[in-house]
Amino acid sequence: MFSSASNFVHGVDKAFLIIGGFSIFFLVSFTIIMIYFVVKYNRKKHPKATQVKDNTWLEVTWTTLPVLLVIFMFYIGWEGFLPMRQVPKDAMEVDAIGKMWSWVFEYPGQKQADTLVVPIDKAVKVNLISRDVIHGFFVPAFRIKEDVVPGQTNFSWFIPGELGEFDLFCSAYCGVNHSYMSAIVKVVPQKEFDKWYAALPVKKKEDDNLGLKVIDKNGCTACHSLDGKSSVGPTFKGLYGSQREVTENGKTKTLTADSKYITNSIYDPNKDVVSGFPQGVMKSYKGIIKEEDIKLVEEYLKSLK
Ligand code: HEC
Ligand SMILES: [Cu+2]
Repeated sequence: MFSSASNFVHGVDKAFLIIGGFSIFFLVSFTIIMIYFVVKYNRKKHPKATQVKDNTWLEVTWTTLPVLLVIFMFYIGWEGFLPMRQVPKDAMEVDAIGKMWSWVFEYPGQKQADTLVVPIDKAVKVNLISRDVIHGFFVPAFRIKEDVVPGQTNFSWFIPGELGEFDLFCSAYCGVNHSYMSAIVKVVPQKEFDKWYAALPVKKKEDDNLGLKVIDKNGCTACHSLDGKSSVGPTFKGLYGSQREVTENGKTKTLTADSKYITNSIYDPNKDVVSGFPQGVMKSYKGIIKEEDIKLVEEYLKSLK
């Protein structure tokens, strides 16, 4: 509890202990007083109720004391929170991009990684970006948790103080595979970080692919994987140019997955149904995806060898 995996551990734990301590103190003492009063003012001992008139001192005390206590607890929380919003100027910046259901970390120079590797004792500012829904950037060991909201850039920052690997979770329920949306924060010595960073490959071109954007925007990946795994529908990997066995009105035939085939599959998906997959699951995207966007999708599919 008193480790310092980050510079925020002390402030957050202090607030937690003080507020938790007060809560337990009052829970226990009020319960004891209550039980004591139940016994002491029992009806059997005092069969006749008496009216008690006001007591100024008592009333002033029970108003002032809680107010001071609450202000004190607010102050402790504020003191722990404020530094979290004040990033040192020399902090290294990393973009943490959350999307259903994974994290990607983008370092300066368009380099991407799926583990957040950081040098020890150096301030790191994490820009929080969401590609789809609200996610939560949560590193329990560092005592930081921040919403990742689409359409706005939020941030978090920390100075790691301990070498090792720490869990990073998504703290907002963001869909079916929310629980898989975790990553690792790896704190390493500066030298090791420099070596790791130098070896990190520059971001792949596909990430800026316009065809992939169309696919993302229309939610095709809910049913089609890009990596070869079979899902609700066939995978997109290796599709373009391959031979497809399809069924039309009970008759099986083989078609080449060319430009025409892709367009038909998107505009009229339930005509030639791919063998082994259900009919009627994919809806037609006629009037939803423009023809020039289908061309972009095709270009992207060609690159998915
Ligand atoms: C609700 C699930 C679902 C969604 C969403 C969906 N598809 Fe499909 N898709 C299927 C299924 C199931 C099949 C196989 C049966 C068939 O051919 O209709 C299929 C077939 C295909 C095929 C033919 C694949 C092959 O292996 O021959 C293409 C191309 C395709 N879809 C493209 C898309 C595109 C592009 C989108 C997004 C705009 C999309 N699909 C969205 C379920 C879906
Ligand atoms: Cu999430």
